[in-house]
Amino acid sequence: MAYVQLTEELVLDYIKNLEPMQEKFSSFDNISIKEVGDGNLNYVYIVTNISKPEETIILKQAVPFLRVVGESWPLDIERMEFEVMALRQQYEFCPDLVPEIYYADTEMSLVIMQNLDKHTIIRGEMNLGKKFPKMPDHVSTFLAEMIFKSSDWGMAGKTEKWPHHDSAAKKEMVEKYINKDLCNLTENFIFSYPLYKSDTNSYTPGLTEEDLADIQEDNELKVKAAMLRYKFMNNAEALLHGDLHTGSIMANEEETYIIDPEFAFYGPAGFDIGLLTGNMFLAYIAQAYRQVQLGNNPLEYRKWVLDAIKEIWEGFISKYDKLWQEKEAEDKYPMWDYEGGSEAFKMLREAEVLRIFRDAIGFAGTVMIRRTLGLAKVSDIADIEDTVARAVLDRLALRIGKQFILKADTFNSIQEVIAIADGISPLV
Ligand code: ADP
Ligand code: SR1
Ligand code: MG
Repeated sequence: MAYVQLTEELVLDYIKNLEPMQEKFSSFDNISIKEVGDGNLNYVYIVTNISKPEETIILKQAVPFLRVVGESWPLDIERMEFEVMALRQQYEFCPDLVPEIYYADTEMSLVIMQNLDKHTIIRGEMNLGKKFPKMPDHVSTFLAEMIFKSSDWGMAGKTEKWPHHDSAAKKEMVEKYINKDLCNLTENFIFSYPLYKSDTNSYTPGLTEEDLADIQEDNELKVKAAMLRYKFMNNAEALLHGDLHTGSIMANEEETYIIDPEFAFYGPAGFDIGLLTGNMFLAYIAQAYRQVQLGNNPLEYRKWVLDAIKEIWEGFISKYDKLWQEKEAEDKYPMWDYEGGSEAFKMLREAEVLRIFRDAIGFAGTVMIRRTLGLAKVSDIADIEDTVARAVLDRLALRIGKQFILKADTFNSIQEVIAIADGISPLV
């Protein structure tokens, strides 16, 4: 069916003619349809049989423009193909951590998937001080599985022609995931506009010209940020989610799902974990104010956020390392087949994880600056009504983000990164 932009009124006619929906719904006589998209790009409809609420699906459709700006900003609707491709790949590697796809329509640029109606987007809940005890473990599994298994380390295989190391399959993946339009969004909205006086920027009135100049006119920072952008553009290391933040995670006490991978592409292995880490630090900063408003001592919840950041990192490092050792045990690559070879293999793994970690902290810094000065805010700080308090928190986010970028290449542990945040926005 040629592309038509659906509305709440049109969704029912569309789905009731689809064969796979005959299995999901026993009847179409009493259906409710509600558009719930709170993202920046697409329309998301919840479709439920009111008579049997367990019969429910999510329909997500791309529109040919950037929703947060409006029709004046065109955007390829082909982005839905990337979301569908990535969801399928993620489902293969981590079936318990992503929603199941029921149907996809390329021409209509839509996907129909599992409704995660027992889970909520964690950002809003974290704003209210809710903890997600299993989220760090689940998210670190997702990151390690996706990043290792899609990388050259994880994908290099044995073929007749190249019996020890054939990397063709990974190169084919890189080709499949050339996601030009959405990479352009990231390159501009994360890595560029916030770093100069772009018309697209918007920020809390209480931020001063000095605050802006401290970011936009600091030579060392500008050079490092430009180099991070270049890494993003050129280092096709692993299949990334591409937009991993606390608004792309739906969870409850027991389960965690990662949604919305339309920005998927092959990029630097530290990018996803960096985006998430930066967003978690924004929550840490915001909670100094939010917890007081909620009548709590901020220390406990802020400590949980820092512990979660640490647990995600430590989980990622140990799971990534384990996957690599398992692959090596299977492949028995002759490269390490000498006395002392296993020590060299260990040194390689440690060097590689350190490289990913340092890149990630640089990316975390860029995203903190982006969410403070650029378009497409996140609610943690931006939804605080008191503009004086907001400007104070924004300034802390800028200062911490800046230090992350400047010092990224010197960090050896997540504890050192946390110490920077604690030095600027003390854990009290
Ligand atoms: P966008 O691509 O525009 O950012 P998202 O994929 O983030 O859109 O979806 C927007 C909102 O729709 C989410 O914040 C969430 O509330 C809801 N949503 C998306 N996918 C699901 C799902 N599988 N189950 C339940 N709710 C969902
Ligand atoms: C204006 S760019 C829109 C943003 O929304 C998405 O969720 C990504 O974060 C993107 O950068
Ligand atoms: Mg999205």
